Amino acid sequence: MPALNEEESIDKTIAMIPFDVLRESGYEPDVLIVDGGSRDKTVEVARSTDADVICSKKGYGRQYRLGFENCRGEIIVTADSDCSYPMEEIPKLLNILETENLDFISTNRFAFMEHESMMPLNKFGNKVLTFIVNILFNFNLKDSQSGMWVFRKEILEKIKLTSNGMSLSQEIKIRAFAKCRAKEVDSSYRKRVGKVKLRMFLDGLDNLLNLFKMRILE
Ligand SMILES: Nc1nc2c(ncn2[C@@H]2O[C@H](COP(=O)(O)OP(=O)(O)O)[C@@H](O)[C@H]2O)c(=O)[nH]1
Ligand SMILES: [Mg+2]
Repeated sequence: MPALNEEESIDKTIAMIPFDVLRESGYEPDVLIVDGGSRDKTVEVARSTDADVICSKKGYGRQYRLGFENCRGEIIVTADSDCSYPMEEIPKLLNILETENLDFISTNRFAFMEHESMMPLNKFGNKVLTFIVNILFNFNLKDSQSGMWVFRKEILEKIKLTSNGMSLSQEIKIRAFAKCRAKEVDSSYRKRVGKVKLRMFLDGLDNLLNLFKMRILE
């Protein structure tokens, strides 16, 4: 999980992971937090849990790419460190990955989204970006910006990731849906704890430019 100034929520997010259920199903869950230069107590709070913590330069994409290089597991599950993603659904998502023999799952938060968990303008921005992703790459996604993915680590050898910022979220989906057995699965989403880190217009515009760059240059 990438974290930037999430001292209020980082330990709560980790505590939401259903470790016992996962162990009973035969998994050995490990948590890796990648801090992006938090100026609050995020690192201290994260280190007080059982999670491994590493430090990166700022940037959602940079943090994820460093995290992927440094994680041990065969299967990677991602989420924001803000209590917004449904950790309780991880066992179900792993089961879908295994039984349907998939490489990559992305979650569709719009399916069971709690009231007021996403601001109307963010929802609109997401819909526009998702529409453009689907047109440019011929997909049928419902949520191109979801940050919860469940995937086999080995696919990272096939899909090269280059984004430093928020556009990593759409990049990983575009590459995985083009090259792997990938599926979007309905899931839920809650209102985050702590302040929003997304810079709506800057990140939205950067995402849009990156979509065209990917389509034209590759
Ligand atoms: N927006 C943003 N989030 C970052 C960055 N670095 C780490 N993060 C973490 O990435 C997650 C996404 O940010 P968030 O504000 O929740 O954005 P949203 O979920 O897309 O509204 C959070 O866990 C942040 O702490 C960064 O540079 N920008
Ligand atoms: Mg979030």
